[in-house]
Amino acid sequence: MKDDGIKIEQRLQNMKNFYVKAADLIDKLPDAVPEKTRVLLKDAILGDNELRKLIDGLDAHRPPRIFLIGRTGVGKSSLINALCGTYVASVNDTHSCTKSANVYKCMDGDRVLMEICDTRGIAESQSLDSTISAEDQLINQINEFSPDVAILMLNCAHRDDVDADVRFLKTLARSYAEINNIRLPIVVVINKCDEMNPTRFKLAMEYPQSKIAKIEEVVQYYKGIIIRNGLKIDNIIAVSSLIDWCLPDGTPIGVEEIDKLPLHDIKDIQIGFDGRYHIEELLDLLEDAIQDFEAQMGLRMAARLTEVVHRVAKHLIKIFAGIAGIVAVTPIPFSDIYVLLLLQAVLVSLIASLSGRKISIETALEFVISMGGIGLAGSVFRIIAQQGTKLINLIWPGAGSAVSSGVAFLGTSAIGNAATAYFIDDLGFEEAKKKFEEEHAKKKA
Ligand SMILES: Nc1nc2c(ncn2[C@@H]2O[C@H](COP(=O)(O)OP(=O)(O)OP(=O)(O)O)[C@@H](O)[C@H]2O)c(=O)[nH]1
Ligand SMILES: [Mg+2]
Repeated sequence: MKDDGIKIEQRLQNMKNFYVKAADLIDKLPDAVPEKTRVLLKDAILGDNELRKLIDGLDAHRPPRIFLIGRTGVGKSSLINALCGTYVASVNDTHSCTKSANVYKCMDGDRVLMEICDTRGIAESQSLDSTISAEDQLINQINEFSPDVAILMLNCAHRDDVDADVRFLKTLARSYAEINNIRLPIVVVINKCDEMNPTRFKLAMEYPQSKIAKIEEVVQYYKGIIIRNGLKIDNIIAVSSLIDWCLPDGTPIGVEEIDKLPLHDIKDIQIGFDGRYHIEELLDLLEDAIQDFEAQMGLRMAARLTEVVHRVAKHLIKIFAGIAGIVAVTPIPFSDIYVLLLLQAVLVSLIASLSGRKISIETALEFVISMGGIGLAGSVFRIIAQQGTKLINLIWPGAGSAVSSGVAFLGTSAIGNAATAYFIDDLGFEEAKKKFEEEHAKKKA
């Protein structure tokens, strides 16, 4: 599931239509599925609160507004890319541009990911006219922008200006609170911690203990300055925003060159080297600091869409596996195997739709059956109806002629996870099948 702009939009659209699709799929199931099972299925999916919350969140989100403050070159633009995991084009919002603050929208295709107000430290700011100080100008700016969260960015390796920046932010935060009657959430980000000694370790998982200890020392040192100055913050974290970019063919490309590309080419830029450190943790802190639910969801959509999709898929699997377990112990006039396979097909079809794909229930059924190593051509439905009991032993070896509740539960979650691997993680069919078989072997053991 590559995070390109068009697919994201499509995926979001599909996910928003999720309930319509789910209800429709269930209504259109062959008559062999008893009414009782349909009702069970519908109630379980449509009435599930957690699922509802996840799906509603997809609908109710807006780009979070982030007030970024930090000196030139500290890595503000890099941090935005690191958070989004893509090279985000920035589109200037010319109305609000001043010399001391620059408001722009981070775009992914046509989608606004975040709105950023990018300001320098007070020492670097200059007033445009003499009647208003640079400081007052920034205070006006932040009030007008009304951020969900402010990030103060400091450099891990250069400690010189920290005092001044902290004092400046304190002034800003105080007047923000006075005017708006709410506290400004602040997260302090100490960037470029990959540059701490030994500098040659750039991969997060290879950081030696000595490097981590040095980074922690800086965090403590900066914390001291913040406390001494009486600045109230939500959290502080050391990160690295280091990413080297490349063209689709693997040729490295610098940010200056990327910025010269037309917007639709920027979309194709890929990560060449990923030296990010603690960015996931920072996202957690930002989510905690942002109070507005829609902005919180917006941050998730911008940075963690794949994670959100996984969460929905996982939850679906849980619901379906539970129902499969119930179906298996409910005597059904037709073949319970047939019903189970259909249940799994609905699950597969819904998971596919989360990835932005539309697949029919027949195709989903073929996916389920081929997980068991059976290639079926023609009318899958008919064949299953005729061969149900024989098929079952191929899909879940040793199930016998009846499927126990446990087998139905485990088999359904294994199918769901295989579908997640195939449709959402874009692993090949063989890989997905291997996962399915491994999970089965593990659970049987
Ligand atoms: N090693 C390393 N380099 C970084 C990191 N973050 C940013 N850089 C580099 O630092 C330089 C400045 O980064 P920018 O993101 O442009 O900094 P900025 O704060 O947006 O700068 P202005 O827009 O001028 O205010 C670039 O060469 C980045 O590649 C990091 O975490 N580690
Ligand atoms: Mg910048």
